[in-house]
Amino acid sequence: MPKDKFFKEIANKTHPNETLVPTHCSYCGMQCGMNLRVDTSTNKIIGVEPRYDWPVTLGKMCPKGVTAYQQTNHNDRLLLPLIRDNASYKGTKEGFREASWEEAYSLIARKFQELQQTYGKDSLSVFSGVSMTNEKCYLTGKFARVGLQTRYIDYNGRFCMSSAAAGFMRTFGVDRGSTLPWTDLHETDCLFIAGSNTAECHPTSMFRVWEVQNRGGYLIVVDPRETPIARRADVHLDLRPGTDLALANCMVNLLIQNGYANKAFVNDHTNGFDELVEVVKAFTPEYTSEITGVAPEKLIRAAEIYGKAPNAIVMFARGIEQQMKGTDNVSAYTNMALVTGKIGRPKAGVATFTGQGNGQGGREHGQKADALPGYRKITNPKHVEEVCKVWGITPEEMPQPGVSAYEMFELMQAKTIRGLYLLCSNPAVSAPNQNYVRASLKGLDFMVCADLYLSESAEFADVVLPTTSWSEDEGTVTNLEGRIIKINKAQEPVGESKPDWQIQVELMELMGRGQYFRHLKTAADVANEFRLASKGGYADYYGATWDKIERQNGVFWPCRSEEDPGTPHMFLDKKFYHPDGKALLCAIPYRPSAELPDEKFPLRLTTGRVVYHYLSGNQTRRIPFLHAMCPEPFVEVHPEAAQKYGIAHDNYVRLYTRRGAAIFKVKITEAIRKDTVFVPYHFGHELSINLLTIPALDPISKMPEFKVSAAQIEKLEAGQ
Ligand SMILES: Nc1nc2c(c(=O)[nH]1)N[C@H]1C(S)=C(S)[C@@H](COP(=O)(O)OP(=O)(O)OC[C@H]3O[C@@H](n4cnc5c(=O)[nH]c(N)nc54)[C@H](O)[C@@H]3O)O[C@H]1N2
Ligand SMILES: Nc1nc2c(c(=O)[nH]1)N[C@H]1C(S)=C(S)[C@@H](COP(=O)(O)OP(=O)(O)OC[C@H]3O[C@@H](n4cnc5c(=O)[nH]c(N)nc54)[C@H](O)[C@@H]3O)O[C@H]1N2
Ligand code: SF4
Ligand SMILES: [Mo]
Repeated sequence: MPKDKFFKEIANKTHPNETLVPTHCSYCGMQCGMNLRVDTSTNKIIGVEPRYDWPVTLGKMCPKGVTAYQQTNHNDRLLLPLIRDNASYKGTKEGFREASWEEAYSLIARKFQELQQTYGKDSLSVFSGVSMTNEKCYLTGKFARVGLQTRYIDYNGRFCMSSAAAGFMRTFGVDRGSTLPWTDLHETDCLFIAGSNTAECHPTSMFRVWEVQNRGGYLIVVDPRETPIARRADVHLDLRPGTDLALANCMVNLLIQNGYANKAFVNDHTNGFDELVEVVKAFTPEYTSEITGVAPEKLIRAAEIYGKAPNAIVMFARGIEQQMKGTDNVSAYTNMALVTGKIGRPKAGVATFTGQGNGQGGREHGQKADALPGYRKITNPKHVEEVCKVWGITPEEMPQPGVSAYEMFELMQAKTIRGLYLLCSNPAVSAPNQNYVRASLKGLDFMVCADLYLSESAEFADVVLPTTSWSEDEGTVTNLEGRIIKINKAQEPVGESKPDWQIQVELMELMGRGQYFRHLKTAADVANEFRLASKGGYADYYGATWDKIERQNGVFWPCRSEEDPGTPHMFLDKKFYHPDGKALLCAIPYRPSAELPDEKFPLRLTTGRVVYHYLSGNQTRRIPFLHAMCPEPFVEVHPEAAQKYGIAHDNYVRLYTRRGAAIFKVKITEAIRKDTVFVPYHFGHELSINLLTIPALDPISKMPEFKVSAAQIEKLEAGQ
């Protein structure tokens, strides 16, 4: 039977006593298509099947996706609100008692109101996340600004997509993570991928990557580690962490020097070429090799491959973005596509691997300290007026811009922020410089945490609210292509858990702001208000009705009207979003990372992920298979470095930086540079690598430098 027909036949075939609910994975930005299997006698989720008919992932899923359904009815789910009366237990799991929603709501309302009466409206803050639907992300912004009337809201995307967003904004005047649909990837001639562990972090992209090579195309990978994708690359540029700016400038210099610049495109559609030429000309292969540690021949070969390819796609992820110059790295790599004109047509362009499930949509609709729905600016009076009309408030009532995620922890220590409503994030694992962040949370007068489970961050809360998982509510998310897709409800919420939007609506009733929220009775009500609020912004979702999303297998934004089918390819008309329609070539001199290796701290520490865990690990550490595959963190060390320290595979060592220390198991591997060590960050308490990371922030995006700090290893003696 032909493969296509076979897949069509097995897709959507139900077993007796089962229904299939088509939806998408709860985790990463790939948003693989899946059917949740629901037992019709109990109405409970019992399993999962891939969706062969989902065009982006064609029936593929990774180990996290195939076990994601085990979250819904997991024993650890919170079923009732928890209240802790004795604050001395803060920072531990102890002291909580179960309570009714009524008691929890009235306590929160009373405490929040007391804080605001004593210290002003801005004494409250909201810290959010983007494992939530667009509707929930939108309402969380409104909850903060109209409901709590505070300026302080920011979210975990600050640690994730903020540099890509700021870089694209500066270069293109618009921030959609990919200029083209993923269904183009395998048809290009060259993939240039920097700082992405694609095979572990976006595994279901890989069949398209391999297809490029199978068709005779090329793969270039820039990473200090020989990751699974780097191993099969035609060229692996194994640079020192933190030196991408030099490498990207060298690529652009070589492209220009060797005649690969597209002069007509540069003239007609970009600004800044002359300044760029001036800055990059210093970046010869030899000079760049000194900075990056990459052999000059490899740099020359990579530029030649990219330059010759008829179509090419420049791609990157957190490896280049989570640096205190992440925004500059994004613009510098994007220069490659603009200088050669390999953008604004099918099979050629630029894409970042968006991290979280709704990492794209969640950054566009008002959870950012300075953004309003539709990616409007809170500092732009016209934008404020447009949103105020939908919200029913006056522009004078709109709070000022707030501060970025890490800066909120600083304001907690300064006692400017006294109360926190935390939802959908676990910063007591995932924020940098944990000793400081945990002290900030502990010092709060009052903290609420909404989560599925008792997370490490919930241990600092006075009240914990049980929320629904992705499978117990409906709405839309926007995947890494910029495609708006539908998440469907497969079972009723467990226990008394409630969707985040409903909690916010109900709480506002008690806080005297019900008039702005009480008309929102279903997720669909929130969706309709949200589409209206985005209308006219450049991330315009107005035309993306649930109906159209189902009919078309998703809708790419911008989608401005009911008739508009959406925008799979950006810039086909060669119009960028700056006022003159031109993209900006950014001339950026090289500068070093915040902390360089020295005698006391001779190693470069970089951090990231493994395929089996997701982010802070609060969800995946509870899944038996994933836990079995990766029960604890480890530090990757090159054999030569290990020899120097006298350490062996599976030894435990103390790894430390200027900010903190932790003990990790050693994994000896040749797949890392001799001067670099790597630790995954999915573990909490004393196993969190973020006890060691540096909170140096990118001046534009405010992204912390998770990817580079200076570290040292101490061998532990037996018994230690
Ligand atoms: N399995 C799994 N998949 C995930 C996630 C997860 O937690 N687990 N999280 C999702 C999310 S939210 C995100 S943001 C993405 C992240 O996806 P990725 O960005 O691909 O993942 P990371 O492991 O953070 O880092 C990627 C690579 O950057 C390299 N790197 C480190 N320093 C540098 C540097 O200075 N320059 C360059 N060029 N490379 C460097 C690391 O060696 C690593 O291989 O993954 C998503 N998918
Ligand atoms: N050292 C180091 N640190 C990093 C990174 C790194 O590469 N290195 N990467 C950074 C990146 S890219 C990211 S994205 C961040 C992510 O860091 P976090 O924001 O901490 O990510 P999660 O673990 O997804 O936290 C989400 C929490 O919300 C809960 N949750 C899930 N769905 C819902 C929902 O619908 N509603 C509510 N209320 N709760 C829900 C989950 O149980 C979980 O506790 O970590 C950053 N930290
Ligand atoms: S690749 Fe991402 S979206 Fe797909 S199954 Fe794995 S975690 Fe889920
Ligand atoms: Mo992320």
